[in-house]
Amino acid sequence: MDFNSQLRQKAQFVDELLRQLLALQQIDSELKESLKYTLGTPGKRVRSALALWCCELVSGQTNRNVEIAATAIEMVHTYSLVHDDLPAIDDDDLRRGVPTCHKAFDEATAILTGDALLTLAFEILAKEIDEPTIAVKLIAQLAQDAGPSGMIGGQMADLRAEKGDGNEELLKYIHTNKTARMFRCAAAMGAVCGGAEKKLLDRLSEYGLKIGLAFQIADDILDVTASSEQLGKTAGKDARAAKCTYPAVVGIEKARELEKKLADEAVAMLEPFGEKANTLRQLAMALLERIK
Ligand code: GRG
Repeated sequence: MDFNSQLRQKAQFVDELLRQLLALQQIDSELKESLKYTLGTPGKRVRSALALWCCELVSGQTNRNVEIAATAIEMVHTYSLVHDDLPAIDDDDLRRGVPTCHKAFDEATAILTGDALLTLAFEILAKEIDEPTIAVKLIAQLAQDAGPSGMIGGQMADLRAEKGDGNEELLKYIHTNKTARMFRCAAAMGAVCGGAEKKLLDRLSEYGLKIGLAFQIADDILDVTASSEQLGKTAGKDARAAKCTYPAVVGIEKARELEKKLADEAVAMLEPFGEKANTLRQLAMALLERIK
């Protein structure tokens, strides 16, 4: 199967897991509607696919624990998008080709939807992972990468940087924390669920961090080069908001070079896995060619 079909297959699998998990929740019906809406919109599911692939790589198969981990990551990622789109942050009307949560519902519902997604992710990890030591590792990993010393910290620096002059060091800090940490998290959670020994876990974590940074550079480039229709979200916003991005600070050509260098470095991390890691190699290279 070619790489795009493999990713599509994993995305469909994750869509179904999310649907099933949500159906089991006994919660307020309006909240359930908004959760269904935000989780059901067509995301690429790259982070959850990464978790599933890393588990397969180290143990030869997926298992129930990594299915839960993959859905938890997708929930935290989706919460970050819902809150990022709010008027107080990025103020966006379009996400995944449809109206953002606060446009489809209202602002208060969107805030609570994000809160619900974030807490539900930790609830399912605490309740559904069969082995307590694995559950604690996954919870700690997700909290650390999504929390104040990870994604939230990166987002805070990103907001501040809009008003100041960007430089490469600041840019790397923002993009690593805002975006790449969630990729590292996905890879690490998948490896933990597959029972990876420390050396291989570290390799996959580093791989995740590098493709995550490449993914954000690609995102910055697409914001300049692609249309809103193509992206399913408003294009050209970074420049209008004078954001600290790679094209703005180093220019598009250097941004593309950096992206390629990171993808190559990510692939080098996979050396101990041999041919079994070919899907992850293809993922690193596919990020360079992505069009949305
Ligand atoms: C918690 C408010 C808050 C923010 C955290 C992650 C983040 C910071 C904000 C979301 C907006 C954004 C541009 C993040 C950078 C990461 C990124 C490129 C997200 C989009 O990821 P995709 O392309 O989205 O995987 P889909 O829709 O495919 O899931």
